[in-house]
Amino acid sequence: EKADIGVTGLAVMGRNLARNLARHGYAVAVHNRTEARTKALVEEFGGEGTFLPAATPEEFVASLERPRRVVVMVKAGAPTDAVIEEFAPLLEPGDVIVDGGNAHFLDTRRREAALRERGLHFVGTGISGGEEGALNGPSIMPGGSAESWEALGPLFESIAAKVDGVPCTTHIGPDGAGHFVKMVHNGIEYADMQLIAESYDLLRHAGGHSPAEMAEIFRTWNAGRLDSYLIEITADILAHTDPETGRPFVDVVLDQAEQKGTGRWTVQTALDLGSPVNGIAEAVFARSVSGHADLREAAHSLPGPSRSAAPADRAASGDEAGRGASADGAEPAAFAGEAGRAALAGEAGRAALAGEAGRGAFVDEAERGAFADKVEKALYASKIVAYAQGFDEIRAGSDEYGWDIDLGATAAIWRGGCIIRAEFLDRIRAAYEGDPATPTLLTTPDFAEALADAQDAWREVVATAVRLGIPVPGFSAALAYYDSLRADRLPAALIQSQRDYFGAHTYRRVDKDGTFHTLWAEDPRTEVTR
Ligand code: NBP
Repeated sequence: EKADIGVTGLAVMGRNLARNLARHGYAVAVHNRTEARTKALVEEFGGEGTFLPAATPEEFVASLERPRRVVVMVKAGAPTDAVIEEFAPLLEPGDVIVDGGNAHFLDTRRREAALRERGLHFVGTGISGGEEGALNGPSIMPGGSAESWEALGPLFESIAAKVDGVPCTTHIGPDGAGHFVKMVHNGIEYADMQLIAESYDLLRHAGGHSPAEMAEIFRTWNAGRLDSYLIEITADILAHTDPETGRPFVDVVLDQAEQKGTGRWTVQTALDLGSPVNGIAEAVFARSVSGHADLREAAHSLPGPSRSAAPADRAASGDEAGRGASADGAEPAAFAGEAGRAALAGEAGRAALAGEAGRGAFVDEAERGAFADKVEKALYASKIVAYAQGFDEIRAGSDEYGWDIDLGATAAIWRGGCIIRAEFLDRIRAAYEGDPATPTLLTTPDFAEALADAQDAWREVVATAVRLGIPVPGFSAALAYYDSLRADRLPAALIQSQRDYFGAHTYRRVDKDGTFHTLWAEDPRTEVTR
């Protein structure tokens, strides 16, 4: 018996993808550099379907039905090149190599071009949803030729996540398109997580909610338009108590976020493409800031928003065991000393201080529900911006590399099988269906209406955060982007003037065509055409 497809690289992702294929009735050749993994897979999961274990690349290739379909699931970077070099000489024209790892799309373009020369199809494929997705249905984002999609489409459709019966996979576009889209997906994921984290910070330290109360708030949000996997797990996490200490779980986790690199790539690529993804960039930088223990330690004693000395600050409240253990909402958010509070109360309007009630929150007891609703609006509006920016970057990449990516179809395949899965993506699909050429999602009817409805609350939440010294880089970057796009005039006019002044970089005028330079040093009354 021959195998329908083969998987080489049987760590968590490869093993689960092979099992997913086998469970869907495909005969799967399996191989791994270290043979023990191959044996372990067959021993543990052999009963799930047909596996053809191979000890060597030659044996593996010989067991495959033609045209051969080889899925490579090894560590991205040099290992992927090594494995391709090992297998390519054993394959024949028309065979297909799939790279399901998290490769950089420029590497994928390079590999695709080299293998095309040798008559092989190379399909850089984004596979999302982690190990759970690989096993039970990921979102699959293949690049590569139309011909390779013909060879792979039916398999991918059968193993992908399904939403309303529709598989979460589509042919994204040629060469690196699949890995590009997966990269931006991850960048959006960074932004989504950051925005949720800021919402949490505001609810806790401005709203004075306990983790348990916040779990309920996130559950409520998850029943509405924010319904998504990330909101759902956030509620679960906030409801979780550390078994060892009895404290809210979120309080025992070190507050230094790590990253593997796809968020960073999204921003680096956006810079190269001139695509303004400031919301995503802030999310990447926020993780970076959190991880800089040295900077944070050095700056720890800087005063918060108070004109008086402010010995107690947020970090202190989090570190104090007794306080952290209280799950009843009584945790004081101690940003500033008494004098500072009074000053804040004087100017803070709605963000009045609870003082008397002893809750220590900065929002009045009676206003807490309303404040949470405003945070929901700020979160939703910021989320629209982050996704709009991500889709703009995909469009920019598609234009730059000639991929002709269908943005609505891309949104549709993220509805299931990936970390950002949400009903929200169906709204994006619908928005692009309604106006495929829209320059931005912000102006499509559904989102424009939501932004109009949310913007006052959004501004108020950002203002409250700024007054209280709660960092909200995601919320404020998104709002600044929104205000920049809708502005009549931007101060870029002054920047252009400065550039012309010091570097003769020229400017264009609002009242006539052409490129001009003012003779600043000699005679500023003289403008010359350049
Ligand atoms: P890893 O990224 O940890 O890679 C381990 C696999 O690579 C093993 O099978 C290992 O073989 C093989 N390998 C290495 Br390392 N160097 C090799 C070489 N020179 N020649 C042959 N094989 C080599 O595995 P993973 O976490 O399953 O991820 C696989 C891919 O999927 C990665 O690109 C990852 O970025 C991507 N991805 C991962 C996730 C996730 O949640 N983990 C999600 C989405 C995508 P050995 O057993 O002989 O050491």
